[in-house]
Amino acid sequence: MLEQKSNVVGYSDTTLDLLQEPGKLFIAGNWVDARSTERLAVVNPATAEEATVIASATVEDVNDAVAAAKALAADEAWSRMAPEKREALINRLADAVEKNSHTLAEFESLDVGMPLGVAQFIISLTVSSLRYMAGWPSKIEGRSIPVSYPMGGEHFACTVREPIGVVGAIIPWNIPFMIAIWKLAPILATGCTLVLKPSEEASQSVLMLGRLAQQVGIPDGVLNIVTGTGPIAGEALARHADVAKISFTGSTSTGRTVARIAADTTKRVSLELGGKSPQIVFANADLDVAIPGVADSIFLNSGQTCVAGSRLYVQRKVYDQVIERLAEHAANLTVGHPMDSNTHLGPVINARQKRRIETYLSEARAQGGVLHARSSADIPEDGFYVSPTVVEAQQDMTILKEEVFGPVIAAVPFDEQEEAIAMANENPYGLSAYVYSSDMSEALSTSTRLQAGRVLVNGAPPPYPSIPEGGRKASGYGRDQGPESLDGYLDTKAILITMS
Ligand code: TXE
Repeated sequence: MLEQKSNVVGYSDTTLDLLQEPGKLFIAGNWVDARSTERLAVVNPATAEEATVIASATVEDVNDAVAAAKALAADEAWSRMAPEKREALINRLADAVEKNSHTLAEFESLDVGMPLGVAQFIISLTVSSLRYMAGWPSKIEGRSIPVSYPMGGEHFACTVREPIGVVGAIIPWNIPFMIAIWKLAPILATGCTLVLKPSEEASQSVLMLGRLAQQVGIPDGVLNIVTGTGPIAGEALARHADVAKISFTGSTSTGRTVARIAADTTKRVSLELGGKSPQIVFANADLDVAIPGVADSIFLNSGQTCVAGSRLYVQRKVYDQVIERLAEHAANLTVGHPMDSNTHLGPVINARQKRRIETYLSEARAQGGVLHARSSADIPEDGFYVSPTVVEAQQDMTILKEEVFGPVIAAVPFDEQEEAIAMANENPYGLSAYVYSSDMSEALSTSTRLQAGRVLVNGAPPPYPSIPEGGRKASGYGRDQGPESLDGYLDTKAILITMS
């Protein structure tokens, strides 16, 4: 199926060879066929052509993967492995990811349409996340608790922290490898085991993670990967009685479904869901910093990041200037094939997503919005490309309420700080927020009042391993990255000894 044809020109031989292998599942350290012969097509968004196929796991396949993960979770050689051994294992995985970063980045480009340079940078972030987590196994501690009962007696009380067991992770297509590592790294650090279900839209880099885990000696069964659909493989995982927790990243509606299913077996759930993150630009901001910062936050990965700053609130004094400069910045971004080193924005994931974005834009125009976008002649015809677009809008328009998940930012002017904070918080989501101001007390008083899991001031730097990522309100609960992520995979056990 995969000669070096138009849709994969530029990809390395290693990537092409790996793509040619028939879709398999990774269970208990073996590459196995799914019980169903059905295959899911993997379409290259840059060309709209089929690149390869993946296996579609059945409920029974998921059961096998959970059984493998359960066996390892019960194996004390894994769950109680010496911290220094665990640390060495995670560091070896980091080395392997680093060594294979080019292939991993090519898979992200091919599956998601991510420009290769962006994909390479994101893979380097995952190496940092793994190395950060490698430091944690020796620092997972309980506490001792002073006890003095009124009836007397001598007691000793302490807490110990133990791995929760089998984790099911269901992840989306937008940044698949990074999100997979955000789940796997703390699971390795705590001694849990994992059944990972990547999105049917983007599984290649995640499957490669299985190969790397094998290479570096992660015990068979610690990491299991089941490709397949959400309603079959995803739901089977959420439903399974032997899965202690579901760690989900994806859309709010699917997250709610997963949480409802998981409730039947009293599973823990963490949800990293959609967003509609506000960016507030005060009149005193350094616009040479704010314009590229605002643009990066919305246009990275063609707007397909959960933390995309898709609502822009600009203080009226600089509103016209900001719109003009932002539109000019957007017009200068190259939209093109992800393997072309000049490309800033690749395609969006699929035809459905492109149509969805275009529908939001038509609706915004119909509701009175003013669109700044380049002519369609400047956008490649094949594949699922969308022009980076700035929309002058009003707060009550749909484009300011719903997650578009495309390279589209909707702007509204404001007069006073209070008004900006009120508009920013007037949205069901609460994932991320951005503030631009040269007055630090204004920036801080705004940041503390924004309803978001994180607030970035005067810039939009990438995720950092020790800084927690996650949301509130309809953006979910629980955290990836940072020490907080470990809490999601550990149980606290209290031990009370009566001494006399
Ligand atoms: O997400 P889903 P989709 C938003 C974004 C996008 C929209 C739809 O707006 O346009 O969601 O994307 C699995 N039980 N975000 O359809 O459905 C599915 O197989 C169990 C924002 O890709 O949430 C995949 O592995 N699992 C978000 C994962 O859930 C199910 C990132 C995510 O798919 C399932 C992605 C079910 N019933 C999309 N149905 C962000 N903000 O980061 C699906 N899945």
